[in-house]
Amino acid sequence: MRDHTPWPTETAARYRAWGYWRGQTFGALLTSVAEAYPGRTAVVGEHERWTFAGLDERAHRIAAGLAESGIRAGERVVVQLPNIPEFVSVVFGLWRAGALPVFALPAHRDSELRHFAGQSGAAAIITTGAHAGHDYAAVARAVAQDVPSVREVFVVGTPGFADLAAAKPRDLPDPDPAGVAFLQLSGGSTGLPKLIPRTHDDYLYSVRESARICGLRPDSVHLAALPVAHNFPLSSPGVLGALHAGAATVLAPRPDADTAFRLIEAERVTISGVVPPLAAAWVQAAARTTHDLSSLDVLLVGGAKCGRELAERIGPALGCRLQQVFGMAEGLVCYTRLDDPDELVLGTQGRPISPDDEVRVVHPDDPLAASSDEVPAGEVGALLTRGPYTIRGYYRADEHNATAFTADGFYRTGDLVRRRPSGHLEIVGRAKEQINRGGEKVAAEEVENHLMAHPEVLDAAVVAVPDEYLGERTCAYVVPAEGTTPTAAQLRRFVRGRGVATFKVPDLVQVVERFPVTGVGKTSKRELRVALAALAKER
Ligand code: OOB
Repeated sequence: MRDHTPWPTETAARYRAWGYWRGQTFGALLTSVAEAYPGRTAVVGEHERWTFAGLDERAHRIAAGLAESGIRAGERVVVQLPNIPEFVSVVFGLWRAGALPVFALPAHRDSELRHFAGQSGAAAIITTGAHAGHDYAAVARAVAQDVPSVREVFVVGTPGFADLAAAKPRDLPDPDPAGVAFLQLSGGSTGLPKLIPRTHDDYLYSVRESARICGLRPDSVHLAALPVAHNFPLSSPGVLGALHAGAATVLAPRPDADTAFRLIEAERVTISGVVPPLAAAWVQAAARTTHDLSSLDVLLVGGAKCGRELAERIGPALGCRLQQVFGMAEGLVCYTRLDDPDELVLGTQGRPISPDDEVRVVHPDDPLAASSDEVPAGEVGALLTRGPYTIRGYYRADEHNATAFTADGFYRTGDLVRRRPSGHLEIVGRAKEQINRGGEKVAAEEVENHLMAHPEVLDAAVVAVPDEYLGERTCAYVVPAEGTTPTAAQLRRFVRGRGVATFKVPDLVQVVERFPVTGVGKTSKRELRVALAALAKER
């Protein structure tokens, strides 16, 4: 089972020759930024404010502390932290120690954490104590008990973590920039989330270009409103793009308009990124806010489709420029450019970062279409991509990789798109079995498996139901076992009780006698969606 599918040697050589991969690690990046801007603010939390020199020193200490605790280069460490400054010092500490962060989201629960630790063979978990009503430390300790590779749990705010953070800095060998830097999580469409191996070289290229495309400068101030472990607030341009530019990141503990607007005013925030439902909430709140939002220059919106109507309201309501972003943890990120005409900014999800991001729009009805199977220009098709920062394979997932990538290394994104002559993409739908719940991705099969574990469930099928606010919500269709009558409330409680992120608990449950089937006898999710639409009309 391969950890990492490398780029073909010749392709890698080209990416280097063209200056995309520069042989720099994240640790080295922080060193150079801290040398250039030692006294500038790097990170602002609720109770503290660190300069680049301060962040640099903290990361050095944590790296040394990790090494002293026996964490070795190449080992994986699950990081589950909310938007607090320690997220940044811990991640850079791990990078300097040569260890690989595995980025769990604060929303993840026992079931997901167990999977990430087990799948990656993690040596440690770094988390927080009780936060927003959930005891992260308790869950991490329970996972550590059951996953044999996990030797340590470090909890921010406890003496164990304080020891780590107080270690005396020492020289550690810089890891290989072409090696895997961390494991990001896929939104997934089958079973449990796959792990995505990203290298220093490839990720730093996307960070550097994202910072440039989004106009970040040392005097920019970035607000991280979404959970920072996610690829969008982390690197598009996110915390890392801001850091690369020598700009400050303000960490919002919550993304609501009240919290965000307070921080925008107090810190003179110039740029932030949000998912469409949050953009809608900010637009609404802006009409009656007393906060001064005049510093805000750019708002990135992405993670899910930003409809034209919402796109048109953002600029006027918030007094800023809209930048649409369409990206994925697997790699490809597209942005509308700040100098694009309105028509493209409002009506597309942007064009790729790199001139060498290869995009193919192929026949949408064949899930295994080859990269040569392109639809005529301007028609809707399935998006395939490969390029200097798009992975060639998931971590330890050979079987899945065989269908998730084409033979010539294109990633099958599962997104249905239309390409404009300018290269801008319009996202028009999805061919993958995934529900995009306002930017939070739910793999239908993962939820179906949880439902099927219930003794009164014979079969389950999870589909998207259109939702005005979130874009989509989840609906679980369930066929009960003979002679049983499980209720929607029971089944939702059951899924929640299996320790999954709350956003995966089905919003709606419909108990039915049998599923409609396709010609070959498979459950027809298309018909289920039609039935759901009819039901919505009746109400
Ligand atoms: C971002 O990354 P993921 O890995 O959580 O999700 C990727 C998927 C895409 O394949 C697409 O289905 C959907 O999310 N998506 C969008 C979108 N941006 C992402 N669908 C429609 N319109 C958009 N603007 O979500 C992500 C990663 C980096 C930057 C931004 C988003």
